[in-house]
Amino acid sequence: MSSISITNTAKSSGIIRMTSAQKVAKLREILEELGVDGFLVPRTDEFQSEHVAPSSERLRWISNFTGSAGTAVITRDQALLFVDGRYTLQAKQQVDPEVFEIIWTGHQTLNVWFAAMGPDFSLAFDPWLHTEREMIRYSKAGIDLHPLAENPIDSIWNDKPEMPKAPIQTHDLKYAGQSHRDKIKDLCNKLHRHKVDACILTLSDSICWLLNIRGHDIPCSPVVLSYLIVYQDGRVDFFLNPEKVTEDVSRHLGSAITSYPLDQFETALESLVDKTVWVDDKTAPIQILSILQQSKAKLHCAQDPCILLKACKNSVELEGARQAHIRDGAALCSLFAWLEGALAKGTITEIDVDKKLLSLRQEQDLFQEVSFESITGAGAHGAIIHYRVNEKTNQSLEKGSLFLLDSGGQYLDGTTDVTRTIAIGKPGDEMKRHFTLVLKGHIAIATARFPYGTCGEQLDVLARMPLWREGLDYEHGTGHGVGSYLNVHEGPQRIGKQVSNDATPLMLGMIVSNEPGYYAEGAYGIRIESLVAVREANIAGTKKYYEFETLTMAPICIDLIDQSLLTNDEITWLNDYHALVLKTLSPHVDDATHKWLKIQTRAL
Ligand SMILES: [Mn+2]
Repeated sequence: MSSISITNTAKSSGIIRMTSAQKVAKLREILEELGVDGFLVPRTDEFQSEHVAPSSERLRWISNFTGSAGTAVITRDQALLFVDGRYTLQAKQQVDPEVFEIIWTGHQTLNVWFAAMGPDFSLAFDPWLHTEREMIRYSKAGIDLHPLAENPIDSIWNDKPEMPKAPIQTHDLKYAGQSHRDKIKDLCNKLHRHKVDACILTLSDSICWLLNIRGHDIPCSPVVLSYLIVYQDGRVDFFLNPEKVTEDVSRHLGSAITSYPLDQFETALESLVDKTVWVDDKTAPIQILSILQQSKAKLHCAQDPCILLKACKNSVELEGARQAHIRDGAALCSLFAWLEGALAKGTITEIDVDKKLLSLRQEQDLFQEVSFESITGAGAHGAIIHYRVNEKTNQSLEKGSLFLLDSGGQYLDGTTDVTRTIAIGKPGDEMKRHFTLVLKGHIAIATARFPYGTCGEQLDVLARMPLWREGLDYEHGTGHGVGSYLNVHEGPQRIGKQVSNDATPLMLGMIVSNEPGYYAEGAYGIRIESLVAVREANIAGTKKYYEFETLTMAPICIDLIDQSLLTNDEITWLNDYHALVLKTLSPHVDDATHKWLKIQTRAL
């Protein structure tokens, strides 16, 4: 899981800071000049990033809302902020209620609201910040949509930070497992087979995967904000801030890849006259499709061809993931061993844990940064699924409570994401019952075997059934894909309740999280999360069967288990897993941690 807030790095000297009310008033003046009724402010950037650079924090700038998902609509006389269930509470705390009305999307969706405005309502939007898929949905509400050449917020944002320009780092072949030349060659062959002249890539993680590069444009996600055009003949045009391309990077990219400033991208699109162009209409900005259509290019709309290739890790990436998880597990166990000792001596807060964990990860080889801001949920905070501690909310870990710790690291050889829930002092019977039900779901996924072609959506029920039987559930997905030293959330595979027509089957080498949970509001939260990789199951027969290999190496809190609720098979799985964790981590931890580890991995 991940929830990230980015600190505004704008210089404050000599700039008059406007209130949210003043910003909205200025925006309304522009709406009036443009002769439109409203403007749409999404959270994302022109690369459809989940987490955005400070220069793209337009929603935060106008509303003060820092959540990772949400959309504002500002009209001549109303300002609305639409957020999902994770963020209603946070939005209430952050926005000025005199200016913005908060609308929970579970109660009213944007489309329902648009439909109520009627066909005369004209809505302006920035066509670089929305996909075609999204705009088709809004057009179904029957309103009048107006793409703007310039984002009006940018013209009133007086202290807008610069776009990031951190240098690119090359991603070594010993971590990537396949050269970017081979990847590009495979892609060009694919374009040839589909009779496509060129392919437009707009997702930063796809571009980084294809070119074997990483960046530092956004905290926690080592991507390079850029666009790419790959031509069938092997030429590649790369659009980004050229300052990011050092001499080393230029040598790595080679002569077939030419870098251009980002502002030349439109001209390059316009030059694709009469060409057949592969573009992902689900993820590309609608502006790209409009330009291509105006250039009379023939559109081949299909999923970004890098998404699936990137999701299926090769053997080098999988081995890297295993190694990264050993180092990450060693850091996490050192944290828990330290915590036990520290709690015996005095008070420890959520921030203390966060800082200590970061310092322990920083001691590990190949560690770069965290893969998301840690969720350190003490007591009732554990029930807030996207809880992020700050000085105001910081709470100490109290006896008789649970502590939920969800965190991860970016290592050169892999990305980690792990949640463990531990008992502080003696846990109550209800806590143990809920924890054991979550564990049963976790084990059901960890031990699942399924035929080729099975989607994560079909496995989701395995994780929930022990809870469902007791009338309990959790309001988040069971699993998300994870990158290889890339985004901690990536598709296309997932394990979740929502059934969609274009679900992707689980394929060999995919990494996905296994993270069922249970949340008792106002009391405690439980989540057990490990990353797993899809591998072949050794079953005799003609059909291919798959199973999961658990990559995460960290004990599951034995003190929270009600053994009477587990089957013999479940106990065997847990004992085997703990024996493996002990054996694997022992050479990598100090004596004190080893002592703790031996106790925590004892057989049931
Ligand atoms: Mn996760």
